[in-house]
Amino acid sequence: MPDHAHVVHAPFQRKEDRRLVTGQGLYTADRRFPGELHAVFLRSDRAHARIVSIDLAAARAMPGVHAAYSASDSLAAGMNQVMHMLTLKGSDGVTPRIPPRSAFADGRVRFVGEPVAMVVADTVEQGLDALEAIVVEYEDLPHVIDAERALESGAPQLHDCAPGNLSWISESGDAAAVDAAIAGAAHVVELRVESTRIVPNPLEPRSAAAVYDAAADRYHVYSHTQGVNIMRRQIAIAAGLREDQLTIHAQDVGGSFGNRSAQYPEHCGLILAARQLGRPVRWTSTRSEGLASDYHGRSNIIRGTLALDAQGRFTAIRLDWIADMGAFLTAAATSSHTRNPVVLLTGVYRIPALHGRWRVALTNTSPIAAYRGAGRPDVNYVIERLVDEAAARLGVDRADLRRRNLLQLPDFPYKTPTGSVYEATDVPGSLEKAVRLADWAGFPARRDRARAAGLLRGIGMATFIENTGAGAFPRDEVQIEVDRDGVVHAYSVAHSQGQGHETTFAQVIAEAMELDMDRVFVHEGSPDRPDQVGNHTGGSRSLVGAGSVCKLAGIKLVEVAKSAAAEQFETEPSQVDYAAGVFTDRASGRSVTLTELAQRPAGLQTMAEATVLSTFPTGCHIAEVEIDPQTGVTELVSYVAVDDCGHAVNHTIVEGQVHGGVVQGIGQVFGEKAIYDEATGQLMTGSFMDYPMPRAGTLRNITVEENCVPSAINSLGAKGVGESGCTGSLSALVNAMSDALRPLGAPPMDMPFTPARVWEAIRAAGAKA
Ligand code: MCN
Repeated sequence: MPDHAHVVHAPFQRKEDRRLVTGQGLYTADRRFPGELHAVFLRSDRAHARIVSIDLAAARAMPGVHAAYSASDSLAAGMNQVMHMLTLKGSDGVTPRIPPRSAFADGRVRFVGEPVAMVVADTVEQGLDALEAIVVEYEDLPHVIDAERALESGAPQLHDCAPGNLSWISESGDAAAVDAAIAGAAHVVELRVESTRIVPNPLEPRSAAAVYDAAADRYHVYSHTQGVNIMRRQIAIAAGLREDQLTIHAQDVGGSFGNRSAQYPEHCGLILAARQLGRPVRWTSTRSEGLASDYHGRSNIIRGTLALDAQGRFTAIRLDWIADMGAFLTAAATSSHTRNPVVLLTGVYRIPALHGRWRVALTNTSPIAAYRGAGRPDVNYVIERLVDEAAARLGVDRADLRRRNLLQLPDFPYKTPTGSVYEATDVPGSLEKAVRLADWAGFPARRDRARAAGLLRGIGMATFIENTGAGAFPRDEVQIEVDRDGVVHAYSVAHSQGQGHETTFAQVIAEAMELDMDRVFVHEGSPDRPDQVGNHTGGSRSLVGAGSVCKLAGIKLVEVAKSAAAEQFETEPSQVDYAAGVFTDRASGRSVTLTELAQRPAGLQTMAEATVLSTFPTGCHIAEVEIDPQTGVTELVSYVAVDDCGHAVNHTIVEGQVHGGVVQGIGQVFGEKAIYDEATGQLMTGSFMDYPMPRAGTLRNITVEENCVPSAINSLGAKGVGESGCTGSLSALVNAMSDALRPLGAPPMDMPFTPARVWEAIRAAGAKA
């Protein structure tokens, strides 16, 4: 078991907050470049059409316009492919069918919001005027926005390379064993659930700039990112460049939720213009532009079957999963929406037989990228809904049914039937803690009181397990040095978008080096360290990966300094003691400080690295809701989250992470949904007037507690926590809503639980009764 006894628990203020809340942050759109020009994009106003012609001549002649581009320009520049990370072979050896993509729609538009052309002008306003002068002749084609329909025969076809709109298909598990278990089961429950299509909507709108250095034939791309390495690789592939021609600059990132790890066609457009015009070119999205063209998240339709024996033990699970990827594939979504659910197919339960089929569909909608949880909340959603349906069918308490089936601490490490190995965790312990904190036993009395007041009250539970990201690069490196003032600087590739790495990573290093935290600074994605190897922030892996390497780097730096001190004392490093920045020669009692050693001509620096694989955070979340049947309005009365994130480096930040994730779950469950009109393919939720983000008033107390079993796979004993709030909350909240509505005899209802939909469901149930 790693030694993590020394890591600090104090509730620090975050180091970065002073800068961020006093307007000192440097976001992409804050940058200014001498001689800069502004790009604006003409986007498709229809779901599916052939482009008969594009005439840019009038736009090019408008005042202030320097250039206008369309697909013929981007294709001529060699921009015609996208990076894709799924390399696995699917069923019958099928490899993913990856539609080609250029910066601008090539011959056909395939979703509302797709970039068709770009104008570059002195001002944004001149650019917008010129967009109006572009003449595009379209020939409309039939469209399909629903992933189930897209896979049916006769559906409109999006890409020649993907017949039947099927991009990939795979199967896992043992279909025959599942069939046999279902045939012999005492109870079988089935559900069709939909993890709805949502728009991530970070506070900072999408923004980018490109600067071309003709003398060096190099490009500087300024863009928010979750990690410069993965962004550089994606842009290089899409823009037809070598990676070493690109430097990615990013400092502060105003939220991402998975969305800013992906490369976008707009990056390529800006690169093209910067090269041809020899001037910096920049662009910032409007919110409505973002709603239509930022990559969306989730959009999974899942049919699930759970079989139980007469004692209520789970005997088999079967999932039939359709992952809607929109009109094009992004680099990571296919793998995260298919591979994560395979890893987590049994949830936290002992289920001997399982089978899943995954079909990846293409539709006339905005592409899907990883969104906080990326497949994990979705697989948990179907499993936990099935468990609650089973409990209702059997007439047993939902906590009891889980107790009968949960993996117990001695079962770990546990090898799942699909071959994943879960590390030790104590979900039964988390369940008991959550049940206590939420006063599960006292719920019937609260429900009865609510009923007497004419309200519908429900409580819902979810237990869950997640896998943190293994990483796209082979290892995480942290470079570390002491400057001449004795301040420690550490450099990593992982890139915070709000997760507080500047605080927690500094905390880890300060603890390892026995220094005050004010003496440690963490720098992420430094543009002058292009060769540093490391993974981006994603899959809740940053603390487990880069963060645990920070600890190794701190320890190693002390060793390097100890050797330097020993040289000065003319002794062996083993004869030198270290405490709180001071090295002492045991024999002579002489001492030298870290700051003094840093004055040496050679300075003090080193680098640590490690290959860190997945950890398996778990948890149990309980939500309680109250519905006013007269209006359909739901109040979230309480929310309890008990998480095993291994050793928690900073409980305040862990709490913040869980809060944020739960609020995203609240958003998805109670309102957020990107809706395309079936008849026209138009995006109906094109502004915040139609797309309801969760607001402060929605929230009550969220209680966050830990039930930690340290991870054995990294030096901190930490497991990830960045996505747990999302993963637990979808199921806990919907199970609470189902519990409130079940007594009415209403059929199972799916997200979103907007007042209008809830009101209608209550009316329909009443009419039926
Ligand atoms: N932490 C800790 N102790 C632990 C685990 C984590 O103190 N046992 C701290 C970490 O040091 C870090 C934070 O909690 O400061 C989150 O750590 P981790 O779980 O490693 O997750 P990442 O840093 O890799 O963040 C990624 C995760 C993902 S995948 C999405 S999406 C997401 C999220 O985190 N997007 C976010 N949280 C977000 N928070 C904000 N504010 N904005 C986003 O866009």
